[in-house]
Amino acid sequence: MEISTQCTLTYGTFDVLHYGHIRLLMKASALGLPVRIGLSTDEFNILKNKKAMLKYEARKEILLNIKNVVSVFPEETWDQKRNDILKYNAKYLIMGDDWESKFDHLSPLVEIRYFERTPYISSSEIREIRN
Ligand code: C2G
Repeated sequence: MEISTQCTLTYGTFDVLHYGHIRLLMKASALGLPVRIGLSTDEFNILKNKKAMLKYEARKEILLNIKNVVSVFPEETWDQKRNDILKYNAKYLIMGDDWESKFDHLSPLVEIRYFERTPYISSSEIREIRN
């Protein structure tokens, strides 16, 4: 599948979507290209040592209803980004700055932007309030 339109890529678990995620996705969207999200599968979350409250399909359904998000695909391994960048013809890779420099090895392929992580909000904190 050859994709000609360039896009902006981002990756994450995006569990219990909150305004920290939304702010990041809005900054991604503001770059002016369609946004594609590599969404951590439930299995990959185990490798990431992350326990998501919502299953992959539920998290995907929410993200697909955000303006300018044109596709959500499984993130299953740490090292699929290189192939994804080529497959989806990505111009930008966007991450919160808690990932600062972690993906710089990909910079020859894609322009990487690390945006400030929104403080004082996280899915785990929201889950704690629920418990
Ligand atoms: N984020 C943010 N502000 C927050 C929480 C999250 O800007 N308060 C950003 C993170 O920096 C990340 C994105 O939102 O860029 C998704 O966050 P998570 O779902 O926590 O993703 P993470 O577990 O960091 O997985 O291969 C990359 C990983 O899959 C990223």
